[in-house]
Amino acid sequence: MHAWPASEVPALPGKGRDLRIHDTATGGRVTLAPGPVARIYVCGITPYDATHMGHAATYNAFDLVQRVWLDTKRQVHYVQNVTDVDDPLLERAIRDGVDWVGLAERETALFREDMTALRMLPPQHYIGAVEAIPGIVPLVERLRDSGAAYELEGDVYFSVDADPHFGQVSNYTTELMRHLSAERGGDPDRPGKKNPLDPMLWMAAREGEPSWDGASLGAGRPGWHIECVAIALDHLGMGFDVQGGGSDLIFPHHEMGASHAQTLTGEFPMAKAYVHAGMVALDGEKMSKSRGNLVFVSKLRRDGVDPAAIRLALLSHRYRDDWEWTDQVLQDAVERLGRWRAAVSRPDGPSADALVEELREALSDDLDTPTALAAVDRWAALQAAEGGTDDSAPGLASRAVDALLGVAL
Ligand code: 5CA
Ligand code: ZN
Repeated sequence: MHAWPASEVPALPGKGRDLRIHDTATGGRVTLAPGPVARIYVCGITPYDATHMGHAATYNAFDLVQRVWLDTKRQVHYVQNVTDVDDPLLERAIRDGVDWVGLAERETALFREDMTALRMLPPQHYIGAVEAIPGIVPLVERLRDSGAAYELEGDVYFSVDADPHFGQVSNYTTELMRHLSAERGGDPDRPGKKNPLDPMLWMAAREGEPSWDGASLGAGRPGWHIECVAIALDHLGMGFDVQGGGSDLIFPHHEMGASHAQTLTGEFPMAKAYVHAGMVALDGEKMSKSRGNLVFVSKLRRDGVDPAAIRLALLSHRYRDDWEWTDQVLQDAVERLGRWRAAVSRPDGPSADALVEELREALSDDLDTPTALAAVDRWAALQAAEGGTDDSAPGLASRAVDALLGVAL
């Protein structure tokens, strides 16, 4: 699949700091020191509805990770998937009486537009589940042939007991895992499974559902976790720097994905850090396509809201926190954007050298965007109150906000 156009990231004087980030697996902060090319996999959308503020907040967090790395003069190798065949997508297509392929294409196209408008950096490899199937089948065969997977009435399940490290991404109790498995696409109560938590790797063709040639697996379609593993291993290999997604992907998705990859390769860990963004809520409940309590990026754009203000609204919350979307959050962002634009539109101002360092320090500190925004606020307030004589300052402030926060002033 093609991704979306990249917005330019201005180079800043000097060099940024290495990123310290919270790693779910170890439960603490790790300092990431990637090689010259940092490697990141971020789980993409299941394209059955438009991008909402929750999605946008999660992609914003991983965009910042990349901006911090770019500022350390590294390159970034970024891979993202599109879950363009899965139960929720097929169910929505049936509910609405539309073709599932067309639905996925339409919503993916809209997602690209939203990401472009929000100045999110595009992945170098943007891969759909369907196009990954030829790579998924041999992985499932290998797992089965090595005894790490088994057949049940034509379906193939991964045996979580095959991975000695299973459980070390989420560190959840078995009880919680079982509960979340039932809630998030698993089938812990299906009779005949070796372990109730075992996830499906390959689902045998069902009447009325799309299916693909699975070689020795028979016709069918891939499970959700192996999709991301196949794409990540193909394009990044093991031991990549960051596996990213929202906190609702910690279990089962990232736990299972890590176990699949570790069992396939015999290497540990799959990723150096498992990084998870908090959940955005609306009216007290997690914003979700299944609940339907959604604020769409595309709707705000159609209503004339500046995408830079949407991005600033996302940035006003720390990525790991759960937070609530309200009209006030957006209103505050619109006003802040106005103050910042006024500050950089003057021919000179107070020096922005310290501001650049403050932004670097805040972002490298587990993406502390509220502190970063407060630093720009202070510079803009000083500009408004006293001005200054540094004629390179407005340009530097503007480039720093663009490069590090993805906001075009
Ligand atoms: N296709 C899979 C990942 S392989 C998937 O989870 N798709 S999704 O469309 O449901 O979600 C896309 C991303 O948005 C995931 O990282 C998910 O954790 C995140 N996300 C979904 N809802 C919210 C929310 N309310 N707040 C923050 N992030 C969210
Ligand atoms: Zn995924």
